Amino acid sequence: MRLTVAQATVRFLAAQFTERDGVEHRLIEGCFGIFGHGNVAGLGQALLEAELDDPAALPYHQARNEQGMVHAAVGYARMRNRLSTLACTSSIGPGATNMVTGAALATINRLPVLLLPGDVFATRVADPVLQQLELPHAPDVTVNDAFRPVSRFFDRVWRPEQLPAALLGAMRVLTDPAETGAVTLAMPQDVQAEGYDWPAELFARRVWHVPRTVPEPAALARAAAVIRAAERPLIVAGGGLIYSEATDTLRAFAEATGIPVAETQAGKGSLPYDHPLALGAVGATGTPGANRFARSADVVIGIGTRYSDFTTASRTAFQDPGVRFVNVNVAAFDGAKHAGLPVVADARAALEALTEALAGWSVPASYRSAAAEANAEWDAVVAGTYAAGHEPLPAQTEVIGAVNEVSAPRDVVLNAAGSMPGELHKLWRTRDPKGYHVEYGYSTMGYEIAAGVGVRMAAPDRDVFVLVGDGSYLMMAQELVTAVQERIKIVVVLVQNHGFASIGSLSESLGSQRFGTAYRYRSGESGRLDGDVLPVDLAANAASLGVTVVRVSTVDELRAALRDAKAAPADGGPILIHVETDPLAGAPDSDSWWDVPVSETAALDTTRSARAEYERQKKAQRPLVGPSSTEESDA
Ligand SMILES: Cc1ncc(C[n+]2csc(CCOP(=O)(O)OP(=O)(O)O)c2C)c(N)n1
Ligand SMILES: [Mg+2]
Repeated sequence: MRLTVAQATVRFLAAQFTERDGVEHRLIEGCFGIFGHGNVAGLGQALLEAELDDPAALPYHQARNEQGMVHAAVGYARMRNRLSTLACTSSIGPGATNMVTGAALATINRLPVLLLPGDVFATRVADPVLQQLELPHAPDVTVNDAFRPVSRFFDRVWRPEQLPAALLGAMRVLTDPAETGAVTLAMPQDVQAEGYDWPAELFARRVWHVPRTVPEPAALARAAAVIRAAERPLIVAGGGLIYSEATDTLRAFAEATGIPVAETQAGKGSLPYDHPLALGAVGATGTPGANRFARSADVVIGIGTRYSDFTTASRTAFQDPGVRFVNVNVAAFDGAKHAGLPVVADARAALEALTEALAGWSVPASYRSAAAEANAEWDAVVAGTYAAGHEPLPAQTEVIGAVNEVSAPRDVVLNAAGSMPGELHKLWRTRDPKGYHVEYGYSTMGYEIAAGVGVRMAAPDRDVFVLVGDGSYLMMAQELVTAVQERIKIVVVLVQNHGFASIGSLSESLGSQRFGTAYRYRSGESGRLDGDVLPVDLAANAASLGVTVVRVSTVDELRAALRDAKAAPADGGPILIHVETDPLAGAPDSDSWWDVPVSETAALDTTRSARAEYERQKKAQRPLVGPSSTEESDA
């Protein structure tokens, strides 16, 4: 079959499916693209032909910024539990490198996304093409080599003959839960347009079976022995548990054994917030109750977690001298962390097997009830923060509370950076496993609105509430135009606090006096950035993009605006609610710590005292290298 490399790529992608639990899904549901000379005549032409032939084959979507389109694709993939995703095609040069941040985000969060950056001429006949890097010592290196460290699979299709192997390799990694992340196929612009005779079977319908890997019996037995010997076990539920759709199994396991559940950012929603064994968030942004359980836990059962420093409070969260880790993970790499006993398996398959292996065993009733007490205690604190009545400007916790109250249980709250991830982690009452979407692997300012578009595309039956700070909004709000164009309903709550509440308070706690974290005029008197608040009007900015905008100044007005937004038509496009909050009104403490090194020498008193506090906290940091299996530790 004679087609160009680009036409063959599009035709191939349209024929790929995943299957898990007997249900099939399209693997690549569509393709975002921004065209330039590096893809307009290749992939652009191929997408056009496909759209004219069959609009459902590989639907094309336009974006405003290449980074934004990757965020949308990542949001989509996360919402679909990694069984479906989107492709992104860019031109060469800046269009391509704009996707590098999105690639890193996808890889770090273990979410599949297919990137197709254009590349320089394979033949080099017209070198240097516009936007070519030209390294004098290495002509075969292009800007796209920047994708290598942030992709789980990278290939460059220098020759048409390479395409089938590149495509098959790419699909394998996208659909392997242990390896998935950004998958990049760099496409030289001349090769995209080159014709070739392809074997017809390249375009056959192909199903990629996503495994539910079962645990090795010996590993399962070792894990069960460690858990049976535990007195104070704790589950740390991570994102892998949700992607595996293992939340019902987790609930049954927890109820049978009485082991309480603490959640990472990606794992929040593993249990509903009001389950008596739900301790909620753990770690640096955790609840004091979960952190109390973590401090004394003798066995930590990590499920689908990569143990980021926020989860482990920079390795201060677990203080029992003999603490052991049992790590259920599809990736051996994560399973081995903290010298843990790895159970390399799908979360659901492993939990089912562990439930059976531990039948009849349970923690003492008093331990169960201590968890229920911690849950109830914390929920009373949450209720207080939702109704803080802060004046004259509301506290951000009240904004979170209003969104929580007005949203339906299956709706999605979305955020990524600033002071909101920490507050949401501890305060959001999650009612559905997919109701909480905080990107905290890469914590990328600018993810929020773009990913909101992707999440809504993936789940048109849920309302998506995008919480975004003014700093993140200023970094990347342009995908609002994509939402306008596609009539995608997202409800954006823009929290205006004139700068970085998050880094401001971090800076203050580290002795750096909030330096450079407020959006202020340069003052004529001091010559510093400590003048008046800037006259920016982000509500007007959003309105200028075609967004329906509502300005509110009280929490009651916010609630009313949220209700109206909730009632707005599904095809009415984006709505943005602008609210100003007090950046100094914080949230309750987590009784935890995060390692951010403070200057060892400083002229400032504030820095010197922060350093003293840093050294004190640092003493609680542990290497966590003790053996975790019963044989080794008893020997
Ligand atoms: C792309 C990017 N640049 C820098 C940072 C570091 N950073 C984390 S939070 C933050 C400020 C966020 O400001 P805003 O969105 O207004 O939220 P607020 O802190 O006010 O809640 C910065 C600069 C980041 N996470 N992402
Ligand atoms: Mg801000």
